[in-house]
Amino acid sequence: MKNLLLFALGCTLLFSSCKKEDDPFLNNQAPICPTGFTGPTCNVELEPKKITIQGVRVILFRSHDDNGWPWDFGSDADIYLTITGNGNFLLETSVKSNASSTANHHWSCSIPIYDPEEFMGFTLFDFDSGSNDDLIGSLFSKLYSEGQGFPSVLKFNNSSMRVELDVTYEF
Ligand SMILES: [Ca+2]
Ligand SMILES: [Ca+2]
Repeated sequence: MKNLLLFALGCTLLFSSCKKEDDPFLNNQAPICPTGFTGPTCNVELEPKKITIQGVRVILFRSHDDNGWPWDFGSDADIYLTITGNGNFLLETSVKSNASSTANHHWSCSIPIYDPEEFMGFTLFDFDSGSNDDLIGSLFSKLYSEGQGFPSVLKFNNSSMRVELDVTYEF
């Protein structure tokens, strides 16, 4: 009988301790939210304190200028990208020679952005050794807007080009 009572008590303790772990609201414990979220139901987005651009990819750009001419005669464009934040120059990439307009061109970088709503500019050029570089296109966008969550790849595009950024967030 004594053994049976101990067994029953053991089961009760086991059961209640399991229940405690299952219920995040017991004892007023705050729930453990995914990174970047807070609140009693984890539905409140935190604003990132820092966004770092770790890489840039141009995955498509227009192959001809406004007059229908290719960027270079006899070869593909020699592309490089400049990045600005709130109009301030941040980075100029290396040149990728004879780059296909439909291939994936990637540059690694490490650009810390401390204002998540900073207005970023991406401008793509064709490098020309004998004359002024050709402007292929520009696009402008904020990196972060409340409600978009925290995707690790940001995608931007307009009629001139399509750009992807690899980013990380700190809170
Ligand atoms: Ca050219
Ligand atoms: Ca070329």
